[in-house]
Amino acid sequence: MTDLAPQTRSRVLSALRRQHVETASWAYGNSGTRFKVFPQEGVPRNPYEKIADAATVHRFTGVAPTVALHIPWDRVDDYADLARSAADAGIGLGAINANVFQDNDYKLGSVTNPDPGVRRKAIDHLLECVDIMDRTGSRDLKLWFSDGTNYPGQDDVRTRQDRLAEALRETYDRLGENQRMLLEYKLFEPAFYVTDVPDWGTAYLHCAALGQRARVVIDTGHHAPGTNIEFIVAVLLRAGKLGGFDFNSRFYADDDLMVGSADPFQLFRIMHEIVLAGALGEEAGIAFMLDQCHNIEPKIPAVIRSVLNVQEATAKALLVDHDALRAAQHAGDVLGANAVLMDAYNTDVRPLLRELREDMGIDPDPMAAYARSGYFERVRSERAGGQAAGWGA
Ligand code: LRH
Ligand code: MN
Repeated sequence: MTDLAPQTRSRVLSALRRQHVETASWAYGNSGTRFKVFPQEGVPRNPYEKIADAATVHRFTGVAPTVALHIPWDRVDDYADLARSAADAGIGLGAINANVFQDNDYKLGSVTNPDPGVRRKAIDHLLECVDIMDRTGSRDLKLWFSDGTNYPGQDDVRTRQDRLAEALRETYDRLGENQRMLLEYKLFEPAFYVTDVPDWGTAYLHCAALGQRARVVIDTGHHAPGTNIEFIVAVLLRAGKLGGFDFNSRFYADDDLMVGSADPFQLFRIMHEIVLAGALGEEAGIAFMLDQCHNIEPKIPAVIRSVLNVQEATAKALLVDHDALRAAQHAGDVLGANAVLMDAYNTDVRPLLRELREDMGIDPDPMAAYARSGYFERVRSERAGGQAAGWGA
């Protein structure tokens, strides 16, 4: 991209070099829908092999240095040893995801369940996840609750909110000073009438009540169709309550498809709000995580493609001429302002990203480099026996 001003080029390249996308351990395992899980060859059989795959994504992209874990899917005897194996592979362990959505006891809810014994069990799992963070060195405890009801009258909305607040308070107070709680919301599913944390407003209310180290996670697949997600990004950034993203994309509901595959323009608009607010760097504390399921496509290439999609959207957002944009906005120049954004969006940033990768000493075409690497063929034969990892649902 020869027409970029030298200082723009170095500003954009240095920001992209420091980009940090966190991949998801469960994306490397078998996954599917309620209709079918199509098993794939070479799928990891344990958290150590998931970490090896995550390290491979980082090796070929250079910007995916951590992997999020999900408990109990990634339960091991020695989490410090797991962290060491990750470090040996060149990556770190990221957010710890609790799971209070798969136990028979949680049919009527976990932390919001009418039965105090079930609530205690759920809270104990959240506290166990903080113990695990102490050993993995993870900063973030990520909480998503499938809790909700299916029929009007099934349970009392405000009482369930009280139970939720009580559980979050006990867990928040257990956090260490460098640890955070990230609360994820979701409009519906598996509950189909009330979901106890259905939207950013409810998540925000709970996080605001808890304290500084409680922030909201935006899963891009968890909104009603037509929701302007970048508006939520801007408002939570303004309030200092955006903790991170579960990136994926969807055509209909929580489809968990590759981020940027269904709506690359939406991903660009989201990253534009991030860049505009100066929130791309580590110091802003926004966790850019992937939360996807690769039901029919090969998993590691799908994760690599997803990281590249985030890079491309970020590069385009970094090319927005903020001064020209602000001038047009202040002048009420509607089309002019829109054109500034569309110019950046319509810029082919792939040559710049190839240049970035060469500068970083990695192959400019990660997808092709991975395909040539023979990594898949090697793990396919190594992982022939044993039980492939999955959601265990
Ligand atoms: C719920 C969710 C949540 C996870 C799970 C894997 O839909 O987005 O983030 O824990 O997917
Ligand atoms: Mn999610």
